[in-house]
Amino acid sequence: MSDNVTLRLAEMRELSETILMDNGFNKDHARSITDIMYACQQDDCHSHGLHRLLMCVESIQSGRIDGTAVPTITDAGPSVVRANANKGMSLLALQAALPQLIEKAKKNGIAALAINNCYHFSALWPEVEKLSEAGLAAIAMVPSHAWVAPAGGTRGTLGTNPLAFSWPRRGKHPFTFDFATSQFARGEVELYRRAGKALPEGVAIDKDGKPTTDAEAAMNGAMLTFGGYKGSALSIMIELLAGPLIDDLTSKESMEFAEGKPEAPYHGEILIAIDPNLLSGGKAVANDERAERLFADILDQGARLPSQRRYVARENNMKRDAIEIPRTLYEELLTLRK
Ligand code: NDP
Ligand code: PYC
Repeated sequence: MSDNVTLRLAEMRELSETILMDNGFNKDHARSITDIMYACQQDDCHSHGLHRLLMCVESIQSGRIDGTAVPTITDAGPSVVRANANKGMSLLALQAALPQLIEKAKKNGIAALAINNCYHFSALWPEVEKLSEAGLAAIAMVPSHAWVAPAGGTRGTLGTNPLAFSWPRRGKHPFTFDFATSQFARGEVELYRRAGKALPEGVAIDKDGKPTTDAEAAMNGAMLTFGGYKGSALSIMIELLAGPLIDDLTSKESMEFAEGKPEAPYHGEILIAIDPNLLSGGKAVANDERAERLFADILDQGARLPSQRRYVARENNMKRDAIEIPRTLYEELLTLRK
């Protein structure tokens, strides 16, 4: 028997929506959560694909997340939209606020969206990619839980704090990157733990502050930032911009809020959308060509662009109308259906 199970794309969607609704999310939340996992699975981004259904179900079972929360969207200034997720998952709030963010960025050149009071589990690239599909450059940031030690430190203070960026390209998929500011995303460490695989050196320390390659010990100790003090500084910036700046929790505060319950982190998110035409004084077309020359110079050297792997995976998975997930995960997911 194969170690993997193959699912048709529609089957994957149905499995995810059924599990979410069986466990207390309403249809709107189940759809918006599934959209993002579907996108991740389709692009072979496994750490934030169907695997994350486990975290969503654990979160709602802990009894504090509202699976029926209706987000409140506020026009908070010429260039500011605020979305209160009202203790629901972030994704429905994002979906509801996105049209206003796009409109404000196109009108004023730049606009920001603050999402507050949300549980958050997802990859950020689908969010910035959507803004670039609307012709905007975009940045998104979130804290998580205090699993990551600052450079030179010995215990978790920072989150895995992803940073996502996207740039619109005419007639092409956007240029996008999205990565944790820790060496590994927590989801990736979890996949190593589940597979019983050793982590590479330099990813984590154990609870006594000693280097470890044991994924379980890493989860009980602390993860390390990428690029030493540089990743650490970026991570602190994300704590500030997606925390105090928008009146929401830092990763440490989010972890305290969880009181040890196995929930998705609870905090805020910031998205910044920029209109290339207004910012360049109406010269977006000429400047697009310059951006394309930059990409071409990178590709000419045999290097690849971030997001290139994803777009190839997307095309392949869409063509064969199927994705694969580990059999162990599939069997675990089936137990979540009621
Ligand atoms: P990776 O280390 O896998 O890096 C991802 C980014 O780097 C992608 O844009 C990827 O492009 C690009 N990339 C990878 N290899 C290369 C290469 N050789 N050349 C050029 N570009 C490359 O990501 P992480 O494991 O750090 O993060 C995974 C996901 O976890 C992210 O989507 C992030 O949002 C999510 N996350 C979410 C958190 C949350 O709190 N919600 C917390 C932390 C992480 P490509 O995709 O094409 O390979
Ligand atoms: O992979 O670090 C992570 C993560 C945290 C919250 C959601 N994903």
